[in-house]
Amino acid sequence: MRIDVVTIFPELFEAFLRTSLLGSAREAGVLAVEAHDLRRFTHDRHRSVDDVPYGGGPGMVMKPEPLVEAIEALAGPKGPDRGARVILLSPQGTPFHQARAVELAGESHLVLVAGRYEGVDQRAVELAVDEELAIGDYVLCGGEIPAMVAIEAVARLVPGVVGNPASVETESFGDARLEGPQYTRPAVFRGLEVPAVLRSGNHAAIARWRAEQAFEWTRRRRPDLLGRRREEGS
Ligand code: 4GX
Repeated sequence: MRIDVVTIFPELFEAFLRTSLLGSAREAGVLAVEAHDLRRFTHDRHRSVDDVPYGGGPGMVMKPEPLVEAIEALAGPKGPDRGARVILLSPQGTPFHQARAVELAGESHLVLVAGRYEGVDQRAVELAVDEELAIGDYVLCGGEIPAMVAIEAVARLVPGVVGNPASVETESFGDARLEGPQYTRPAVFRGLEVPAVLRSGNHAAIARWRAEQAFEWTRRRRPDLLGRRREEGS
Protein backbone atom coordinates (compact mmCIF):
# COMPACT_ATOMS: atom_id res chain seq x y z
CA MET A 1 0.00 0.00 0.00
CA ARG A 2 1.07 3.56 -0.74
CA ILE A 3 0.03 6.53 1.46
CA ASP A 4 0.81 10.15 0.55
CA VAL A 5 0.16 13.02 2.95
CA VAL A 6 -0.29 16.65 1.93
CA THR A 7 0.71 19.05 4.73
CA ILE A 8 2.44 22.35 5.44
CA PHE A 9 4.41 20.55 8.21
CA PRO A 10 6.01 17.48 6.59
CA GLU A 11 8.70 17.46 9.30
CA LEU A 12 6.07 16.37 11.85
CA PHE A 13 5.95 13.01 10.05
CA GLU A 14 9.69 12.27 10.03
CA ALA A 15 10.15 10.57 13.41
CA PHE A 16 6.66 9.09 13.26
CA LEU A 17 7.30 7.33 9.96
CA ARG A 18 10.78 6.14 10.94
CA THR A 19 9.64 4.55 14.21
CA SER A 20 8.53 1.04 15.17
CA LEU A 21 6.16 -0.93 12.94
CA LEU A 22 5.80 1.79 10.32
CA GLY A 23 9.55 2.22 10.05
CA SER A 24 10.12 -1.52 9.61
CA ALA A 25 7.24 -1.92 7.17
CA ARG A 26 8.59 0.91 5.04
CA GLU A 27 12.11 -0.56 5.11
CA ALA A 28 10.73 -3.97 4.19
CA GLY A 29 8.88 -2.40 1.24
CA VAL A 30 5.44 -3.52 2.48
CA LEU A 31 4.36 0.09 2.85
CA ALA A 32 5.30 3.37 1.17
CA VAL A 33 4.36 6.47 3.16
CA GLU A 34 5.51 9.96 2.26
CA ALA A 35 4.67 13.46 3.52
CA HIS A 36 4.62 16.21 0.87
CA ASP A 37 5.06 19.92 1.55
CA LEU A 38 2.02 21.79 0.27
CA ARG A 39 4.19 24.88 -0.31
CA ARG A 40 5.97 23.06 -3.14
CA PHE A 41 2.73 23.46 -5.07
CA THR A 42 2.56 27.24 -4.72
CA HIS A 43 3.81 29.65 -7.39
CA ASP A 44 3.87 33.05 -5.69
CA ARG A 45 6.92 34.62 -4.04
CA HIS A 46 5.52 34.15 -0.55
CA ARG A 47 4.42 30.57 -1.14
CA SER A 48 1.00 31.37 0.36
CA VAL A 49 -1.30 28.53 1.26
CA ASP A 50 -4.00 30.54 3.07
CA ASP A 51 -6.05 33.71 2.63
CA VAL A 52 -8.80 35.67 4.40
CA PRO A 53 -12.32 34.20 4.41
CA TYR A 54 -14.94 35.60 2.04
CA GLY A 55 -17.74 37.07 4.15
CA GLY A 56 -15.34 37.97 6.94
CA GLY A 57 -14.77 36.29 10.25
CA PRO A 58 -11.77 35.14 12.26
CA GLY A 59 -8.87 33.06 11.01
CA MET A 60 -7.74 32.06 7.55
CA VAL A 61 -8.88 29.58 4.92
CA MET A 62 -6.65 27.29 2.85
CA LYS A 63 -6.43 28.46 -0.75
CA PRO A 64 -7.78 26.06 -3.37
CA GLU A 65 -5.01 26.28 -6.01
CA PRO A 66 -2.05 24.65 -4.18
CA LEU A 67 -4.30 22.00 -2.62
CA VAL A 68 -5.91 20.92 -5.88
CA GLU A 69 -2.55 20.98 -7.66
CA ALA A 70 -0.92 18.84 -4.94
CA ILE A 71 -3.77 16.34 -4.82
CA GLU A 72 -3.93 16.01 -8.60
CA ALA A 73 -0.16 15.54 -8.79
CA LEU A 74 -0.37 12.66 -6.30
CA ALA A 75 -3.74 11.08 -7.15
CA GLY A 76 -4.65 12.31 -10.62
CA PRO A 77 -7.88 14.15 -11.41
CA LYS A 78 -11.01 13.22 -9.45
CA GLY A 79 -13.18 10.65 -11.17
CA PRO A 80 -13.71 6.93 -11.73
CA ASP A 81 -10.23 6.47 -13.22
CA ARG A 82 -8.43 7.91 -10.22
CA GLY A 83 -6.26 5.14 -8.78
CA ALA A 84 -6.22 6.58 -5.27
CA ARG A 85 -8.68 7.51 -2.53
CA VAL A 86 -8.28 11.13 -1.38
CA ILE A 87 -9.27 11.78 2.23
CA LEU A 88 -9.49 15.14 3.98
CA LEU A 89 -9.17 15.00 7.77
CA SER A 90 -11.77 17.35 9.21
CA PRO A 91 -14.03 17.73 12.25
CA GLN A 92 -16.88 17.92 9.69
CA GLY A 93 -16.03 14.45 8.32
CA THR A 94 -17.69 11.08 8.85
CA PRO A 95 -16.59 9.51 12.15
CA PHE A 96 -13.56 7.28 11.63
CA HIS A 97 -13.82 3.82 13.20
CA GLN A 98 -12.24 0.37 13.02
CA ALA A 99 -14.58 -0.90 10.29
CA ARG A 100 -13.56 2.01 8.03
CA ALA A 101 -9.88 1.32 8.80
CA VAL A 102 -10.40 -2.29 7.66
CA GLU A 103 -11.97 -1.07 4.40
CA LEU A 104 -9.21 1.48 3.77
CA ALA A 105 -6.56 -1.20 4.37
CA GLY A 106 -7.90 -2.85 1.20
CA GLU A 107 -7.08 0.21 -0.94
CA SER A 108 -3.83 0.35 -2.88
CA HIS A 109 -3.23 4.11 -2.62
CA LEU A 110 -4.45 6.70 -0.11
CA VAL A 111 -3.82 10.44 -0.23
CA LEU A 112 -4.44 12.11 3.15
CA VAL A 113 -4.93 15.86 3.22
CA ALA A 114 -4.02 17.56 6.49
CA GLY A 115 -5.49 21.05 6.65
CA ARG A 116 -4.76 23.89 9.06
CA TYR A 117 -6.50 27.18 9.90
CA GLU A 118 -10.31 27.44 9.90
CA GLY A 119 -10.65 25.03 7.03
CA VAL A 120 -10.30 24.48 3.30
CA ASP A 121 -11.92 26.37 0.41
CA GLN A 122 -14.99 24.28 -0.39
CA ARG A 123 -14.20 24.24 -4.13
CA ALA A 124 -10.97 22.33 -3.43
CA VAL A 125 -13.03 19.77 -1.49
CA GLU A 126 -15.56 19.44 -4.31
CA LEU A 127 -12.94 19.28 -7.07
CA ALA A 128 -10.35 16.99 -5.53
CA VAL A 129 -11.44 15.23 -2.32
CA ASP A 130 -13.27 11.87 -2.30
CA GLU A 131 -14.14 11.63 1.38
CA GLU A 132 -13.89 13.55 4.68
CA LEU A 133 -13.04 11.74 7.92
CA ALA A 134 -13.14 12.96 11.53
CA ILE A 135 -11.08 11.07 14.11
CA GLY A 136 -13.18 12.34 17.02
CA ASP A 137 -15.48 15.05 18.32
CA TYR A 138 -12.87 17.57 19.42
CA VAL A 139 -11.04 20.32 17.58
CA LEU A 140 -7.29 20.17 16.97
CA CYS A 141 -5.04 22.76 15.35
CA GLY A 142 -4.41 20.78 12.20
CA GLY A 143 -5.04 17.55 10.32
CA GLU A 144 -1.51 16.16 10.81
CA ILE A 145 -2.24 14.17 13.96
CA PRO A 146 -5.57 12.93 12.54
CA ALA A 147 -3.61 11.80 9.44
CA MET A 148 -1.15 9.93 11.69
CA VAL A 149 -4.09 8.31 13.50
CA ALA A 150 -5.50 7.13 10.17
CA ILE A 151 -2.06 5.91 9.00
CA GLU A 152 -1.52 3.81 12.16
CA ALA A 153 -5.03 2.39 12.22
CA VAL A 154 -4.88 1.41 8.54
CA ALA A 155 -1.22 0.41 8.15
CA ARG A 156 -1.25 -2.15 10.95
CA LEU A 157 -4.05 -3.98 9.11
CA VAL A 158 -2.03 -4.26 5.89
CA PRO A 159 -0.69 -7.82 5.60
CA GLY A 160 2.98 -8.00 6.56
CA VAL A 161 3.05 -4.79 8.65
CA VAL A 162 2.37 -6.47 12.00
CA GLY A 163 4.62 -9.51 12.46
CA ASN A 164 2.02 -11.68 14.17
CA PRO A 165 -1.34 -11.49 12.32
CA ALA A 166 -3.09 -13.04 15.35
CA SER A 167 -2.54 -9.84 17.32
CA VAL A 168 -4.54 -7.93 14.71
CA GLU A 169 -7.42 -10.41 14.77
CA THR A 170 -8.35 -11.01 18.40
CA GLU A 171 -8.11 -7.52 19.81
CA SER A 172 -10.54 -4.80 20.83
CA PHE A 173 -13.12 -3.56 18.32
CA GLY A 174 -12.59 -6.35 15.79
CA ASP A 175 -15.77 -7.72 17.31
CA ALA A 176 -16.93 -4.44 18.84
CA ARG A 177 -15.87 -5.52 22.33
CA LEU A 178 -13.22 -4.11 24.61
CA GLU A 179 -10.40 -6.38 25.66
CA GLY A 180 -10.11 -7.35 29.29
CA PRO A 181 -7.06 -6.99 31.56
CA GLN A 182 -3.55 -8.15 30.55
CA TYR A 183 -0.73 -9.24 32.85
CA THR A 184 2.95 -10.03 32.53
CA ARG A 185 5.63 -11.02 35.05
CA PRO A 186 6.15 -10.83 38.02
CA ALA A 187 3.30 -13.01 39.37
CA VAL A 188 3.06 -10.77 42.44
CA PHE A 189 3.73 -7.02 42.20
CA ARG A 190 3.44 -4.83 45.31
CA GLY A 191 1.15 -7.43 46.83
CA LEU A 192 -1.14 -7.61 43.76
CA GLU A 193 -1.42 -11.09 42.28
CA VAL A 194 -2.00 -12.12 38.69
CA PRO A 195 -5.37 -13.97 38.59
CA ALA A 196 -4.72 -17.67 39.29
CA VAL A 197 -6.63 -18.87 36.23
CA LEU A 198 -4.05 -17.22 33.92
CA ARG A 199 -1.30 -19.29 35.61
CA SER A 200 -3.31 -22.51 35.66
CA GLY A 201 -2.30 -23.77 32.22
CA ASN A 202 -5.97 -24.63 31.59
CA HIS A 203 -6.43 -23.08 28.15
CA ALA A 204 -10.19 -23.59 27.98
CA ALA A 205 -10.64 -21.97 31.40
CA ILE A 206 -8.34 -19.10 30.37
CA ALA A 207 -10.32 -18.47 27.17
CA ARG A 208 -13.60 -18.52 29.12
CA TRP A 209 -12.26 -16.14 31.78
CA ARG A 210 -10.95 -13.72 29.17
CA ALA A 211 -14.29 -13.69 27.33
CA GLU A 212 -16.13 -12.98 30.60
CA GLN A 213 -13.75 -10.17 31.54
CA ALA A 214 -14.03 -8.64 28.06
CA PHE A 215 -17.82 -8.70 28.29
CA GLU A 216 -17.80 -7.23 31.81
CA TRP A 217 -15.42 -4.39 30.85
CA THR A 218 -17.50 -3.60 27.77
CA ARG A 219 -20.73 -3.61 29.78
CA ARG A 220 -19.27 -1.27 32.42
CA ARG A 221 -17.16 1.05 30.28
CA ARG A 222 -18.74 1.04 26.82
CA PRO A 223 -22.30 -0.32 26.99
CA ASP A 224 -22.96 1.49 23.68
CA LEU A 225 -20.78 -1.13 21.93
CA LEU A 226 -22.94 -4.05 23.05
CA GLY A 227 -26.01 -2.74 21.24
CA ARG A 228 -24.20 -2.75 17.92
CA ARG A 229 -24.25 -5.26 15.12
CA ARG A 230 -21.00 -6.97 14.14
CA GLU A 231 -20.96 -5.49 10.60
CA GLU A 232 -20.74 -2.03 12.09
CA GLY A 233 -17.34 -2.94 13.49
CA SER A 234 -16.87 -0.17 15.96
N1 4GX B 1 -10.75 14.97 13.08
N2 4GX B 1 -8.80 19.21 12.72
C1 4GX B 1 -8.44 19.87 10.38
C2 4GX B 1 -8.47 22.24 9.74
C3 4GX B 1 -9.74 22.03 8.99
C4 4GX B 1 -10.97 22.52 9.43
C5 4GX B 1 -12.09 22.28 8.67
C6 4GX B 1 -10.75 21.08 7.14
C7 4GX B 1 -11.98 21.59 7.51
C8 4GX B 1 -9.88 16.98 13.07
C9 4GX B 1 -10.62 16.05 13.81
C10 4GX B 1 -9.51 18.33 13.51
C11 4GX B 1 -8.61 20.59 13.15
C12 4GX B 1 -8.12 18.89 11.48
C13 4GX B 1 -8.95 21.56 12.04
N3 4GX B 1 -9.64 21.31 7.85
N4 4GX B 1 -9.58 16.41 11.92
N5 4GX B 1 -8.23 21.26 10.81
N6 4GX B 1 -11.13 16.21 15.03
O1 4GX B 1 -9.89 18.71 14.61
O2 4GX B 1 -10.11 15.19 11.91
